[in-house]
Amino acid sequence: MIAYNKDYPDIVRLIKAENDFLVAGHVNPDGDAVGSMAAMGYILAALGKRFNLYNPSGIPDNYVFLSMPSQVYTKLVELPGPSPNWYIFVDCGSMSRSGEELEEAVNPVDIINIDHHVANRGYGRFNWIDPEAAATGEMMAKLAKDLGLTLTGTLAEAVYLCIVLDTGHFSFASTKASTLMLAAELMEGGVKVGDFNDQVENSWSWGKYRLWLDILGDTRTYSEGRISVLRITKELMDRHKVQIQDSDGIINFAMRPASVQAALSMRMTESGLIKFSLRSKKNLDVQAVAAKFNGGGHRNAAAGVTAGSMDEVEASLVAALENVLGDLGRV
Ligand SMILES: [Mn+2]
Repeated sequence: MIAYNKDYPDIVRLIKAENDFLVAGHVNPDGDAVGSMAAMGYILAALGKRFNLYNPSGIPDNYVFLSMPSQVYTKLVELPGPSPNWYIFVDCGSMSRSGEELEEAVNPVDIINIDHHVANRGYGRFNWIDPEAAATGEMMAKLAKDLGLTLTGTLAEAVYLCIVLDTGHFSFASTKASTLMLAAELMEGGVKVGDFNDQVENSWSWGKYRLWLDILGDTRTYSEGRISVLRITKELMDRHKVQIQDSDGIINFAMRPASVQAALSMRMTESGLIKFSLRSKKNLDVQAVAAKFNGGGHRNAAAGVTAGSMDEVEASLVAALENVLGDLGRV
C-alpha cells in the first residue's frame, strides 16, 4: 500500500492560490462520489473560486435530493467559462474511472487526485490518497476545515452522504472513532439524520424493489454456503425499468447469511464486459482477488470490470475466492 500524503500541503496551497477548477467523480457515481463532488464544489464556492462539476453519468435519480453547489455537466464541450486550469478527481481509483471523454482530454500534470481507494496509483500531478479514510467525503471534511470552513448546511449534508453510504450506515470495518466524531460534528452543523436517511434509504421506486426481490430470489451459493453470488441481468433491469445504480448495494444483502464469508455480484456493462463487485467478512482480502481481474478497492469491498460471459466470470471469480478462502468458516 502506497500512502500519498506528502502532496497534501501543496494541494491546500494550490486550491487557495489558483482558479478555474473542474471537479470530476467516477462514472455511475455512488453516494461518496456524488457527495465528494458536491463538497469539493461547496469548498471552492466558499473560497470564491470559479469551478464546474463534471460527471458523464450525471447525478443518479436516488441522489437528486442532495443540494448541489452548481449544475453537473455530462459533456466537456458544454462546460461554461474559461477552460479549467486544474482537474480535481475525487473518489476515482484510476483515471479511467472518470470516463473515457475526460480520460482522453486531460493531461495528468493538471490533475489533483483525492481518493481513498487502496489501488490508486497516484495518477495525478498532486496526489492525496488515504486508504484509511472510510470515505473520500472524510477527506473533503478535513480539507474544508483546513481551509478555514465550518461543516454546516449543504456542505455538511454532502459530507454526510459520503460517509453514511461508504460505511454502510457506520457498520463496516472502515468506520473509525473519528468517523463517528465527524458524523456528530455534521449533526451539530445541521444534518437531520432521520430525515436525511429517509431520503437515502426509503425512497425506492417499486421497480427497484421488485428488481431486488428477483435478484435476491435467484441467489447462488458455493463452498457449503460460504460464497454467495448475485446476477444483475439486463433482462431484469429492462423488465423493471430501472437505472444501473438501482442495483447498488444489493451485494450487501448476499452477506446476511451467517455462513457467507464472501459475496460476488455481476452485471453486464454497456460495452458487453462484466462489472463485478466483491464483499468479504473479517480479514478475508477480496481487494487482492479483484486485483487479479484488473479491479481494486478495499480489503472487504472491491470491484472491477472483466471480459467473458457471466458463466465464465462467475466460474473464475468463485475459483479465485475459494483459493483465498481455504478452510475459513467451514463447519
Ligand atoms: Mn468511496
